[in-house]
Amino acid sequence: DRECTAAPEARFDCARDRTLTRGECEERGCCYGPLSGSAGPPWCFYPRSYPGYTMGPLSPTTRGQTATLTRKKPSYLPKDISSLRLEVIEETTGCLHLTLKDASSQRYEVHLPGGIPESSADNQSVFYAAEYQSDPFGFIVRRRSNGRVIMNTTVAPLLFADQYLQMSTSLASSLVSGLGEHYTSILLDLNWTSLTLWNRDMAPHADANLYGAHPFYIVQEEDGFAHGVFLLNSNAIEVMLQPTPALTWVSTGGILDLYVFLGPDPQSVIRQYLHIIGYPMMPPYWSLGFHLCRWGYTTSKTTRRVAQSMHDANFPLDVQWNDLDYANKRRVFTFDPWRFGDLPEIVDEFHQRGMKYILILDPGISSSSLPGTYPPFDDGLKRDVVSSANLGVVLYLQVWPGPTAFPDFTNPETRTWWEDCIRDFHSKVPVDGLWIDMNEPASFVQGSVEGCPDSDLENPPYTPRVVGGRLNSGTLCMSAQQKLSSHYNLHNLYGLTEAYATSEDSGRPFVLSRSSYPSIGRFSGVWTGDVRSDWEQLRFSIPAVLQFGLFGVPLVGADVCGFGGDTTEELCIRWMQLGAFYPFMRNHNDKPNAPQEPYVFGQKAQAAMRTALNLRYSLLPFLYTLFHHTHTSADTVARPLFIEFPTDPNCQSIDKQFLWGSLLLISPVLEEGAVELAAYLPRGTWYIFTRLVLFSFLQGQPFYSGGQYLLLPAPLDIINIHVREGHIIPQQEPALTTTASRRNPFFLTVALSAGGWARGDLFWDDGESLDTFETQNYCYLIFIAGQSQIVSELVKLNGDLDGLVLGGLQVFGVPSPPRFVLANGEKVGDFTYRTDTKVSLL
Ligand code: MIG
Repeated sequence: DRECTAAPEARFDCARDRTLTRGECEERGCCYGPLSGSAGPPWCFYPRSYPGYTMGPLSPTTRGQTATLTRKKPSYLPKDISSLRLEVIEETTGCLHLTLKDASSQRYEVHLPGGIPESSADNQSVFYAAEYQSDPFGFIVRRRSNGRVIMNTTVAPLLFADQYLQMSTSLASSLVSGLGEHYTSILLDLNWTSLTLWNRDMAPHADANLYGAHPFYIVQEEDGFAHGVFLLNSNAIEVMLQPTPALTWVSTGGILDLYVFLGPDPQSVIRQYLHIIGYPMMPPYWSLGFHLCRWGYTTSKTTRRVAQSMHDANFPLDVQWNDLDYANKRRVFTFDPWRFGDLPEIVDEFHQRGMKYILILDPGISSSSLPGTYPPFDDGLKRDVVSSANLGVVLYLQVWPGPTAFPDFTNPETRTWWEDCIRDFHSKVPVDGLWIDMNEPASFVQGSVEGCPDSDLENPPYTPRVVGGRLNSGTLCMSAQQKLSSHYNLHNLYGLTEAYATSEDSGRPFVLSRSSYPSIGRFSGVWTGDVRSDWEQLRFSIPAVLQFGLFGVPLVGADVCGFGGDTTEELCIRWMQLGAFYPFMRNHNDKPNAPQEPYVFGQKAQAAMRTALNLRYSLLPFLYTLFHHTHTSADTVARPLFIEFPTDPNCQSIDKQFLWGSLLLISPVLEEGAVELAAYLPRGTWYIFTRLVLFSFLQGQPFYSGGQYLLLPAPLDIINIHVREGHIIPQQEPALTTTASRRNPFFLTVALSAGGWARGDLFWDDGESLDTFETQNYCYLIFIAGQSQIVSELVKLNGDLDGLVLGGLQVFGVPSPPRFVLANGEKVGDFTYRTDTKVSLL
């Protein structure tokens, strides 16, 4: 009949919770339409109108509107919430906020550490307009300027039961990104796929829920506009994507708390999102240097030798790491007295060489040491933050040290205890940062050593598609009670709450977390977990890194050369080249594998890796300035091309290349054996940044692109980098540490536009004090080139300026040889000009 005529791609699944026969499907009042050959569309789907909630009258509130929704006919789910309160809040000009809650009782809601800022919009100028359908209830959000439908939830019924919340919406285009953490391209596949957000210790592979949960997506609209949607919900979420295009959220609890960001351009969408979840922290300068780690540096002697070998082979190395090897019986906050007895001394030695040192810190606290021998646990017991008996608090698990108690970081008392543990350990071993692993949280047993009680939380009516098939696979029992709520509700927040507690140290903290949730970028960086040493994983590390940028976690990288399995020399060279452009660059390796420190390879390979590292180090002043902008204005650091060139359709799906800020285009080799690659250059002039002498590609040589693919030579010793016209990059001579490189003179690379203009800037501070921007302890310079002049303007001059010396500059795109050059009004003798590339050097 007419009710059941939806085209297959527009069917919304009426049997998500379980498979239904025709009879059962029709019993639900749904349409049954078997299809042959197509795996995608559901057979049992909702009719055009399906009974749902009815909306009462809308009444105005101070910042928006409110209404009550009621459901007369029960849905097919257990424990319907039959009366809901809709609250519509005009947060800002570009951000509309809609919440749906139980009208009569309090349900669990997410509280982000640090909260969400209150703001209010001038409703005359808002970018959105909302309309409502009252029976069955649904809403439509439009972009006011052109009437485009951004969300339309009338396409399928709203379901809101105690453990099952479902809302569908049409999508304005098929260009959807986000909904991490998954092993995907930058654009998601809408061909009847689903993505589960449930934090899990799982080596990245397709179709699996991974370490982080980010219920946020961004949609590129057809004309360069973009919008985003954030569902602030921390329960297990499954998102279904279908080609209509449309999307369905299913959550196993909490409330529906939706933020819609209207952009109108992609970068504004990210900014509006980060306004809600918080802007990223400012990382210490040294953390942008090269990091070296592996599981299996089994003694302090080995660790010392590794750093020494790096130094001897002239490789920059800022931070040496140790994995679990250092700990005494694998217990955190201890160190092995035999193998790492001189750990405090070794850290001092590193410090004397201008290096830093980082250790892994797992959340599990060993609970099987003799009383009186392991203070972290004894103290925890005394302070009631861990418990010895299994008092219904099923936080006992099996991890590295054996039986383990898991701290509940939602408890303020636990945070104080954790900080004390860190402070105490730090007074013995002055580490510079902490690496928080296993914080999904991960366990080797399911639920707990004693299993889990039989309850609705352990056996929800619907379990999203998770690895292992059960929510407690590889983690705590869902019924484990934490201070704020059950683990069922809080699971996805574990890493965030731990990162928050861990970053509460003095000084500018450095924390690297595996598990993540929105707002973690305020406290921590993230790495992408246990990637394999192979070419496919190298390639997918780019969308992974770019997506974390969209999620407000700019300090991110994959394990360079791969974590699992043996790397090859060629792969490791290519990975070091790409890794040199991850915002966070760490080479890290698993225990059983062949070594992959740069110095273990042949001389040619080493030379290529050295070139890549020196290139990165020469660009650190620029990278640091980008981090300043992300910290203060929510710009992205490693940026997908579509963010920078939203109106260029060719950029919509590019994720084999990316940008640093708006001006450095990175085009790495991602395939074995390749010595050339097709790279896209958006419209405009791009200057070659990496010299390829053999191919007579010279630094500064311009290419005038009409927006096109180019075949670039890419011999093994080089990564292709281009600079965009109109920009000035602050650089410094590289050195073996940032402590040393920060003392080198600066130089500027000036890439002139056709009209002879360019601009750039530099943020500079001591690199490690807390809140230098907030307390005004920094320098900020703007560089402007135009009319044959380059001027630097000191916008802010505070803090220590020693060493801020401009040692030289190179100008790309000088049309004809200069007759003379003046510096501060005085003639300069030693400048050069190349007629072939039109580069001036001085
Ligand atoms: O169960 O600490 O992702 O980086 O080397 C493995 C040992 C635990 C997983 C991390 C990896 C780390 C490893 N850890």
